[in-house]
Amino acid sequence: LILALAVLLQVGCQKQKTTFTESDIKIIPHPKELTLNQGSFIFDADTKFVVTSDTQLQAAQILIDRFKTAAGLELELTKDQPSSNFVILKDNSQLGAEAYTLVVGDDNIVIEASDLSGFVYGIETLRQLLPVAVEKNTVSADVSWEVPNVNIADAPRYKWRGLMLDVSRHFFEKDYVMKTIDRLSYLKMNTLHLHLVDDQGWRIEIKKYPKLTEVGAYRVDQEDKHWNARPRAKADEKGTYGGFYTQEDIKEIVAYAEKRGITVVPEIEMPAHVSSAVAAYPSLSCFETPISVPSGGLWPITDIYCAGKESTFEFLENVLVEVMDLFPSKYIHVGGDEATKTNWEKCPHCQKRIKAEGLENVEELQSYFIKRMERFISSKDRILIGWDEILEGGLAPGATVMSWRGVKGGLEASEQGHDVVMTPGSHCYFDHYQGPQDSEPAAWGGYTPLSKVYEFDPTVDGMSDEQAKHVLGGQANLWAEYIPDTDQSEYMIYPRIAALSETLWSPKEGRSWNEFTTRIIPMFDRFAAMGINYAKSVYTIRE
Ligand code: TNX
Repeated sequence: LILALAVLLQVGCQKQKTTFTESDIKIIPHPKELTLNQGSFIFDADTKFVVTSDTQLQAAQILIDRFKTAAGLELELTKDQPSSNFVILKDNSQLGAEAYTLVVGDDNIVIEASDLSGFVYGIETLRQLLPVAVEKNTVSADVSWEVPNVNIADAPRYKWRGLMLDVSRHFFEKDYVMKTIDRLSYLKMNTLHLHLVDDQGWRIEIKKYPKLTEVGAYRVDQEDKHWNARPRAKADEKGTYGGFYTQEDIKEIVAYAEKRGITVVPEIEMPAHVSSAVAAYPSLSCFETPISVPSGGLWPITDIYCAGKESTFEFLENVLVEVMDLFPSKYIHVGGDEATKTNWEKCPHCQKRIKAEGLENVEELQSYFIKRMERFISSKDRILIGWDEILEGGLAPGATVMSWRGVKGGLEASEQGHDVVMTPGSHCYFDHYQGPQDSEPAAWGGYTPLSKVYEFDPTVDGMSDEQAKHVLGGQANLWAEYIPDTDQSEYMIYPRIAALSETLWSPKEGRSWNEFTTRIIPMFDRFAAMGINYAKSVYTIRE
């Protein structure tokens, strides 16, 4: 009788399992190889995570935190493998950078990788196999935390999978940057490029030059002709708008990103887009005329750094030393775009420099400027990256090019044997409209719906194999003239970033827009559960 009772009890307790089909699996970006097997694994209060290194622990922690918040389960970590009901993370040196395997079986789950990113991505894939409720910040009862049995072997197509946040035109607090890091990692993106300097604000504390943030991080918010349709940012009672990251903030951001496999690439613009710096230290410009930090889009802005005075280079090197101390990134972005050089034409220091260096014109003077910075940056074992204007007048020997005016700059630079990151306005500018202008919030211009982003391919038709090898990957840029707050920032980033992530991670073969729509729509529920203000426009899908 006791035996019969025991058997009954066991059967009664056995959890009801679902029969999954292929269409239940909706991972973005789509894994390289995936097979669905029969059966499933169900997480419960007794499921353990088996880890034997700090790296594995860091990755496991992401899901353990989710289970605590969304399921109310405090899952245990252990070093010793139990007989069943566990997720084990194992080192596998055979796997390449960022690659992982994930095998879900009836009573255990095995994730293998050779580095932190691989483990993080294995965990994030597992998270996407779990019910949507796992994304919520409140506990859901009555959810079966079940995942289908699968065999996944995954690895990225490109090694640079980025998003640029312009934190100058509008400032975004540290917390939002960290949230963005979580979400990038969720989609297997690995680079966050911070555009820390522009005319409208200097956003990073530099100890040696305190006025950069005392003066350069704040502006008087005013109406202006150029950005006339732009939503106004919230200014304080005195009409001042601004903010900046302290060096402590930056350290926190970088450490947070590192744990999730994200590299934070700092951009310190030069020689143009620097009114904020010139407002703080007028001697950085050719004619040293005092200016204030502009609130909008005066154009063209002629107050750029003087390329003639030695003191400019001394200043920039000092700034970069502090920046390189804070950011371990191999790449240091120096901008280089849109320099209106009318002052250089008239400036005696610049003209003297042109003569002394045997240069032909101001284009070559900009090339001289960037080459000098490149020598400095490479002497510190870092790599200079800049917008495609750095090609003009001759590219610095070790420079990497970020191609934004289409893919032309990327083609030219890769032809010259330089590495490139493709960020063409046509597909990668998230400040563009994603639906018809009359049904969307005011944006910079352009038209880049989700489907257009999904067509993106950083490797351009007709590139030679040699050129293609120089394509590191791609990146979306969110310029923030028209992005006054985090709600609008989220609206412009999601869901387009999911389309971008798939173009940069998943193999090109076998991908289709129609099939992608069957996965992106359910992803909206995950974005909603995460509290993201994603764009819900029907045009997102229809176009
Ligand atoms: C051009 S892209 C710029 C930015 C603007 C953007 C607006 C680039 C390197 N420079 O300064 O914000 O257009 O789309």
